Amino acid sequence: RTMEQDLRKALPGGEFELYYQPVVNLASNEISGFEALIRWNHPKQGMIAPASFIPLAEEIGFIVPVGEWVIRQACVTAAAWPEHLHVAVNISAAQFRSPGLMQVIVGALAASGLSPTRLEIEITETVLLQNREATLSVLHQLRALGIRIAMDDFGTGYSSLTYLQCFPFDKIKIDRSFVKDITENAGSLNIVRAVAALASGMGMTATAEGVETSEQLDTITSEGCTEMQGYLFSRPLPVAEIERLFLSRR
Ligand code: G
Ligand code: G
Ligand code: MN
Ligand code: NA
Repeated sequence: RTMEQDLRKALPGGEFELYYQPVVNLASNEISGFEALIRWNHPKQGMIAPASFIPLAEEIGFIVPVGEWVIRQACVTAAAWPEHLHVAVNISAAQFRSPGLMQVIVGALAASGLSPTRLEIEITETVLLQNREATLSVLHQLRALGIRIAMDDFGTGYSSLTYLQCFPFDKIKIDRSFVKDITENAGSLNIVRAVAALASGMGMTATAEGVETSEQLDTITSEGCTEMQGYLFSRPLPVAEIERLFLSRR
């Protein structure tokens, strides 16, 4: 059978699972929240990473119900966490343009009781390429509810500085490709430095993604990033592991 047929059965079959990766505030050294990352437990092929099925899900329009499930699930899970912790959800371009998005988000917040101020939406530059007016309208509606908006994978797509001025972001997530060789490559170092300064100057926070070594951590800290995410602190983990390792009360 085809991957498409399998994918259509995955949602009713309960085969999707959200993993969560901690986001750490560099000033306080405390976890500020978690990014939700989808996984597909395929009955025959085992765990499938999102890069292998999200593009297909987008193509066949299946990303809308899957994304709806992600938003609902992330809100319910985070509502049980201490109140200072946020949850970040990735929204792909096709999902962002679907007409029901606002209703899905508002409904998920209401059903879970999660405060909108604890929800963060991550979008990539691809979302901003089309339909500027409609995109801006949705972003403003989200922000009016108190939801935060993060620009994900910054620097990899069709980055334009104009986007940072035109769209109301709260956070820039610096793509891990820049963090990867920050200690060896002056170009990457300069980009991280410039993006952190730009974020700060525009009243946004800057998260360095993909931090794997303590040298990278030292560098992104001294260059003015506000948060970090990466294997150095923790890989994305199933919710039970997250709660056991990071949220258990003593
Ligand atoms: O670990 P990682 O393999 O989890 O994620 C790979 C890519 O898949 C990332 O670009 C991430 O943004 C995307 N991704 C992960 N979870 C989701 C999701 O729930 N929805 C969407 N649209 N993309 C996701
Ligand atoms: O949404 P986004 O494209 O930012 O997805 C984050 C991706 O980065 C996920 O695939 C996640 O598993 C991955 N990731 C998170 N931390 C690290 C890291 O330290 N190193 C590497 N190589 N990948 C990471
Ligand atoms: Mn992301
Ligand atoms: Na990213």
